[in-house]
Amino acid sequence: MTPTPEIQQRANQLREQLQKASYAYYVLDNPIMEDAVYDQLYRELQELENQYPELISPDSPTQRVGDQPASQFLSVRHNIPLYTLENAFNMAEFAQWQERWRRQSPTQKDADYVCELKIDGSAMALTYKNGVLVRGVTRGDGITGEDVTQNVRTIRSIPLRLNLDNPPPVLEVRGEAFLPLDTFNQINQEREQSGEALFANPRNAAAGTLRQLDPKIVDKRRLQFFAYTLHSNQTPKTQWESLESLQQMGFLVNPNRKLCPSLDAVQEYYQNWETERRNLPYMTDGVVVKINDFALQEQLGFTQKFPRWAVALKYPAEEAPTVVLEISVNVGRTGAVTPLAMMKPVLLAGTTVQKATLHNSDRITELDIRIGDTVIIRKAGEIIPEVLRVIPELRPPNSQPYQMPLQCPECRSTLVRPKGEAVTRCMNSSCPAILRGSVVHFCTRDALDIRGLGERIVILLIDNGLVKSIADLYSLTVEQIAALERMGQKSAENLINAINESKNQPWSRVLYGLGIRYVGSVNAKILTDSFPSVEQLSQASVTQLESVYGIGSEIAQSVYDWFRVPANQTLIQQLQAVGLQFKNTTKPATTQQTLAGKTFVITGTLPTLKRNEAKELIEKAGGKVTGSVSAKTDYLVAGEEAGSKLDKAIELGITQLNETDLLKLIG
Ligand code: 1X8
Repeated sequence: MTPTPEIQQRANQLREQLQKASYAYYVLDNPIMEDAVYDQLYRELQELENQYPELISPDSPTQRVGDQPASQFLSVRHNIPLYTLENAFNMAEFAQWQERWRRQSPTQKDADYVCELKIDGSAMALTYKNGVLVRGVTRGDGITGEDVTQNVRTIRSIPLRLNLDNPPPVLEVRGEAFLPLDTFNQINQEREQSGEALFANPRNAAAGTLRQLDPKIVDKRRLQFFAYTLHSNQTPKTQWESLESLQQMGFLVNPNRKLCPSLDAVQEYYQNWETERRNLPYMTDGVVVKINDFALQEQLGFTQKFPRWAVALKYPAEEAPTVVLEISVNVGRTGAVTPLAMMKPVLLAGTTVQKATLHNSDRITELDIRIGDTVIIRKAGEIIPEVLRVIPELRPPNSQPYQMPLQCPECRSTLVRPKGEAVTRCMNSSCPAILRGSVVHFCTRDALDIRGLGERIVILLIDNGLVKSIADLYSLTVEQIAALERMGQKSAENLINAINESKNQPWSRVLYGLGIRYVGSVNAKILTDSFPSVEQLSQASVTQLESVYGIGSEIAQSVYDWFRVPANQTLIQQLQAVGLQFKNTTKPATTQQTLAGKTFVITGTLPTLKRNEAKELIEKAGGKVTGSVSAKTDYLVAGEEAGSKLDKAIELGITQLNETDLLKLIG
């Protein structure tokens, strides 16, 4: 049935009213409609769209939250790279930065600066075609990021359609997606209650949320977005005007910006916000100072890493005093024992902190941290808070130096500290803490990827005696799981399905899942390429293992030792018996010449592969690696801090790959 013109008109009207109300609420922070009225109009629109699906347009308020979870995110190349900013940690360093650009500018020695708050979030690039949001990509390594458009659409402060009469064919907006502090604290409280790992800070929480596959979960998290960069052929002539245009177009632009005509004005802004920022409902870690005039920006250009016309003027990491209530130890899956200080809760950098890592027993001795001590803790960026120092004047009388426990807190076996190592370990391979950690690791994303088997369920399975070894996962039944606390029939069925599906995971993931020390997912891939079956790997000598490119002597010894432990041999037999993959099903990459005839250049630091390892992989697959970029280059493999080779490749229009792209290309 086609909608009548009246119905079409009503739908348009509803859309417009809802859009206005949402803008007033989320961007202007000044609601113009009661929630109940909004809900009613929303439902009316939804019903019309259900009845006449051709009425649905991608910028309709009903289309913010998709109902299909993504299976993965595509890695896409940015139209314009996202640079990081150079840091200055005080005004003296800022003055040096100013001197540098002045020397480099042939004409101008003076400039207005725009000061903006530096938001602790996740940078995003949004593309609008003819005024409609078509793509949202994470920063990634600055060259390529992940296409998270579905998730970006759920952010209410991002317009789905720009408020522009004549939108240009393409326009790009950059800004920071972030979680307000109250939402962040609420999410962490929920995670603590369900036994999930806590987010260290709002930035990690925002980045983690953007990488959620299910847009419904993203929607619940209520991310927000401050826009700060506009790229368009109609771009204004200054940063200040850009910010005003962004605001005009319907974006949320941080109101705490200032045009500063001198270094002194910048200093005043910086000092004022050092204390004022504590009253903001979101986290900031500095001030971004940009040269206002775009013509001067263009003249100054970029260094290999940074724009010369902007700088991040950072605030020092925040510190706070608190009291150590207790020192406890945590036993990880490798048996490593990590001491933790449990402290009187204290507000630090916008989050409530009550645990700090003490690293190891040497560190405790060095600082002489005792129960009851008043300590200064620090939180720098993403790092979990750490104890910086003790205030000896506030030490209670009769306190005793802390002694690491001699026995494992979980299994009571004697702890060992190998000579020359800082780490204390539980050596009992059947320690429940080690079992718990091993099972959780086995199920993680890069290992067997068993969805739904997180720490909480693993603890339940172990506590109920259902799992005494990794192999026991494969004899669980729906009835057993459905009987666990907070588990229903449906989720039990899903879990059993996920466990069964994991039997198809390739040998490299199985090897990684076994949790052999030093065998991360990249080493597991290298090893399984050279040893296509578990028989070959388990019989290899240390010398044979070491001769594999990329495998050092520590890894080789660790793999060799692991296969010599009878309990590990039993585990392999059990997992083979239930049908897990212990050999490669496809031919190893060495014989698949997927890159034959292609020429590569590698530049910058890759996240896991060393440059010669990447070279080896390319050559094994038949590709050629050269040192400099030319018209003959087919691909540039670019990592962090890629320099002039990247500029050259952009100039020549050469396809750029990140490490993940490269591995995908090799197959
Ligand atoms: C990063 C950030 C910028 C701004 C605010 N917060 C950030 N985290 C801003 O310009 N207002 S700019 C930036 C970057 O260019 N890497």
